[in-house]
Amino acid sequence: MQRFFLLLVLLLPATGFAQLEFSDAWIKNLPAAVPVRAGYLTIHNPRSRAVSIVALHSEAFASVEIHQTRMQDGMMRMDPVPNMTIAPGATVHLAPGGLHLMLMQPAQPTRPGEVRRITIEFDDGSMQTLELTVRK
Ligand SMILES: [Cu+2]
Repeated sequence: MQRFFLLLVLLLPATGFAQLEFSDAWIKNLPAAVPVRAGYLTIHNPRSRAVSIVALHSEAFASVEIHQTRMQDGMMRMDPVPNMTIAPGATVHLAPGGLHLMLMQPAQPTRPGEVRRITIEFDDGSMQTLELTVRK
């Protein structure tokens, strides 16, 4: 049993333990001429301490940011969220009209059914890969 556990530890990626649980991760498809995409997902923090997202990287996009949509004077505006903290046990929804991933300048046109990968960097220096599926 102890040996099995040791093997598991050795097999874990060098970047550290996966910290957050991602579900329902998707990208809204848009025509190739549109230079941005929005990504949505549900994030759950099962750990006993808060986790902050400090950076997002992807080979599939020139840059990735977390944005918050808000209405101001009847206009839709988006504010960057440079550090998003997820409290212990909390669940955060990135959904149309609210928080979202802003995916800038896709390296390839997107098509429904395709997958794009994003690397998420946390305040403790660890990283986690997120996979999003392109939907209509
Ligand atoms: Cu945005």
